[in-house]
Parts: sequence; structure tokens; C-alpha cells
Amino acid sequence: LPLAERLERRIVDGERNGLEADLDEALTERPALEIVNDTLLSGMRTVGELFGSGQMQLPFVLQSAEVMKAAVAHLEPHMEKDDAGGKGRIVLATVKGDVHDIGKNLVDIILSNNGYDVVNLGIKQPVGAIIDAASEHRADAVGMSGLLVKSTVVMKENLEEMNARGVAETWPVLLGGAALNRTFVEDDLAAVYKGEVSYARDAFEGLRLMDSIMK
Ligand code: B1M
Repeated sequence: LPLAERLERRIVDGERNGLEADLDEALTERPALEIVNDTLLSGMRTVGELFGSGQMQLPFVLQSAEVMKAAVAHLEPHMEKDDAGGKGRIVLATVKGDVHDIGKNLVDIILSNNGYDVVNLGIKQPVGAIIDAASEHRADAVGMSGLLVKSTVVMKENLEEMNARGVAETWPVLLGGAALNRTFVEDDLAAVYKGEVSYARDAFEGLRLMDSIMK
């Protein structure tokens, strides 16, 4: 198979042996981020489709996710960095009940590489922990990720809780993850939250939104 297809296959098949060698070869042809966006994410999409249609079982999805994570970790040092730093701080978390973190961690990498301090709380984070961390770290914004449909409900509850605690005006909120869409966030959730809430389709939109928040 040609290199790009081989790499995509590795994600779908969860095949780690020889991954690094293939990635190193790909790096001689293309920038690291392009490999992630065009090749690896395309593999994860296929995994989602196979799982969704019952053609792939959960343990294999997990294997794919692990290969994806290993690939991103290997590519990370090769990504372009803006060493300026100190552009602002965001507390980032996957919401309560949700374990999906590949997308959130990509957002962390993109923001960190572009001068932001990211406090990454990890997965299954209750809103109280997110608010406490944002307060403790004097965050400029809060980012929540979630991939399950039920996480969209959790996000709405989180925004309501932030209203109730009087912190909506303190923290603009960035939301992302496959279960969300722009209209749900910009119409429904924006009507709920007393502060600013925005939808990021991908990590790069997350970066653009942070840039505009910090302007
Ligand atoms: Co799960 N899973 N999963 N899964 N999984 C989905 C989400 C699903 C759509 C698959 C399917 O059915 N087709 C489905 C959800 C269905 C629904 O809710 N209606 C699903 C399910 C059902 C489940 C379980 C319930 C399965 C089970 O146990 N029976 C279970 C849930 C457990 C839980 O959370 N409580 C489960 C478990 C898992 C694994 C552990 C095996 C694994 C996750 C491993 C991990 O993350 N460490 C996994 C995986 C890998 C997936 C799919 C296949 C791939 C997700 C992924 O990593 N994509 C996924 C299918 C899909 O998404 N279509 C699926 C790549 C990643 C880069 O994309 O996270 O969307 P994404 O991030 C994007 C953007 O969304 C955005 O930027 C990224 C790209 O630049 N973004 C942000 C994300 N967060 C952002 C935050 C921002 C800004 C942008 O600012 C704050």
C-alpha cells in the first residue's frame, strides 16, 4: 500500500508494529499536522463508521484509539511551535460521563503549540471540578469536550450551573466534540448561557476562538 493508505490502515486495524517508521517516513514528505488531519483522522472516521454500523467491536475501537494516540504522541515534537507563550489560559476537560479524549488532547496540543497555557483536567470531569480549576488557575476561558449525545445534555447543565454560580460572565466557554453541531451551540446553548459560548468544529477553530477571546 502507498504510505498514506498504510498509515490510515494502521489506525483502522489498530496495528502498532512499525508505526513509528511509517510516521518518520511520512514526516519526510509532509508536515506533522497534515499527517494528523488528512490521514490519521480519516482512519478514526472509518473506525467510527464501522463501529456505528456494528462491523467493529469495542475492544478493536480501543486498539485503534491507542494507535491514534501513539501516532499523535510521536508526531507532536515535529509540530510547529509558536514559542511566544503566555497568550492566555484555558481549562480544558471532557465532561462528566464521557471518556473520549483524543479530540480534546488534540485541542490541547494545538493551543499549547500556539502560545496558550492549557490546564487539561482529563476525562469525566464534573462541572464543579472545571469551575474550581478555572478559578484556581485564573483561566481566561473554559473548554469542554464531549462525544456522546448525552454529553450535549451535560454541557447544557454545566452552563446552567455556571450561570447559577455567577461565573458565566467570568469565563467564555468553548465547546467541541462530535455530538455537537453549530446550531445547537449557537442557538440553543447560547440562549441558556449568560456569558459567551462558542462552538469549535475542530482544534483550529478552537485556536481561532481563543485568539478572538484574548483580543
Ligand atoms: Co466511542 N462512541 N464509545 N469510544 N467512539 C463514539 C463517539 C460514537 C459516535 C461511535 C458510533 O457509534 N459511531 C458513539 C456515540 C454515540 C452517541 O452518543 N449517540 C460512541 C459510543 C456509543 C461509545 C460507548 C458508549 C460504547 C460502549 O461502551 N458501548 C463508549 C462510551 C464510554 C463513555 O464515554 N462513557 C465508547 C468508548 C470508546 C473508546 C474508549 C473505545 C474510544 C475512546 C478512546 C479515547 O478517546 N481515549 C472510542 C472511540 C475512539 C470512538 C470514535 C470511534 C472515535 C472518536 C475519536 O477519537 N475521534 C467515535 C466515533 C465518532 O466520533 N464518529 C466514537 C477523533 C477525534 C479527533 O475527533 O473527538 O470529534 P473528536 O474531536 C474533533 C472535533 O470534534 C473537535 O476537534 C477534534 C478535531 O480537531 N473537538 C473540539 C473535540 N473536542 C473539542 C473541544 C474544543 C474544540 C474542538 O474546545 C473545548
